[in-house]
Amino acid sequence: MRKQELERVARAMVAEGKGILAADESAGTIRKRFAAIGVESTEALRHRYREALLTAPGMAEYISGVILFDETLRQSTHDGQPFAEWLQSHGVVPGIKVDRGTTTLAGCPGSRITEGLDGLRERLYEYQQLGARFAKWRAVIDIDKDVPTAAAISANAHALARYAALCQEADLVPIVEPEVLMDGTHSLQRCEAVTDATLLAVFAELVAQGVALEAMVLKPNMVISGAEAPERASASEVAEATLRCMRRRVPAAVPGIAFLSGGQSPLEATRHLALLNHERAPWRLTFSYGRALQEPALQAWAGKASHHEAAQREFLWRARLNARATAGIWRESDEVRQ
Ligand code: 5MM
Repeated sequence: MRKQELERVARAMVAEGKGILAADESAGTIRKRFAAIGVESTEALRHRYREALLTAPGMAEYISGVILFDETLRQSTHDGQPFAEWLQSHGVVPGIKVDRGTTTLAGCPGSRITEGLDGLRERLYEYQQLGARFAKWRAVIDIDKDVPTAAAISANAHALARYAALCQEADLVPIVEPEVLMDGTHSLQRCEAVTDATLLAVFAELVAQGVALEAMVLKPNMVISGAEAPERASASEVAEATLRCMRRRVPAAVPGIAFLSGGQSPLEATRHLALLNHERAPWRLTFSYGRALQEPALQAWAGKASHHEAAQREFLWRARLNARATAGIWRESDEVRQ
């Protein structure tokens, strides 16, 4: 695939008024999500739930791409069409999570490093053949006393860039996801300082390793107070600090920034995205939410085949609200159901 085609896919992933669904929960994470609604995580139930999301009627109006887990990329709709093919035929770009989770980082107590670089070139080639057009790798940056160290940031940035370079070599657009976690009591200012240092290191590595910035999508956290902070910053402070941080550290060559929700409630994540889109920015600002898009759908589904349409309705409702937020036309009153 030529670089131009990669750039076209990257732009399609951040198309105006649309965002990305993160449905790439690994085995452990989906088990946790299902346990929260009292459902056992079996392959049949995971397939049924994910099929409800991916085939929700009209979802392509709001969703530009879907990040799948390995298992889902190998599955098909109930009438036998591979999910990747089904998505493509509906104008939605299929993507794949390719990292293999995190482990403790030697020499940096309290910090983690993402694994999965060994053998990645071969896996990416296979994912391309299976129909994926983009990939995703999540680096996790914890905040605590004396954490993260410069070494932890540097190791994660280096791995992200190695992954991104391999993706472009394999004709896949990399979603580069450095997530500064919301867990903890830290202030918005501390989150901003860590996010700033992380993005600075990530873009230095991406450039050093020859990654084409025009053919990638950034998936960062918003700059936000820790979930257990005694005083949490307001929505307008979150939007202001997030934009300031992105403007300082994200080159304008990047076509779009698709934020993760990171534990924000569905409403908070939509409200913040809407405020971010009140100002002009050099890149498209959109969403790549997992929990904030799926929580209401999961609750409505509750593992019951008879709740299939209810789950789809809930998913489409949140997708539409986030699509309005990314287009800058969401209003608080949109949240009220008629
Ligand atoms: C941070 O998690 C990503 C975005 O989801 P949220 O909007 O809920 O924060 C998400 O894509 C995540 O990377 C996947 O769910 C995979 O997570 P695990 O922990 O299974 O690797």
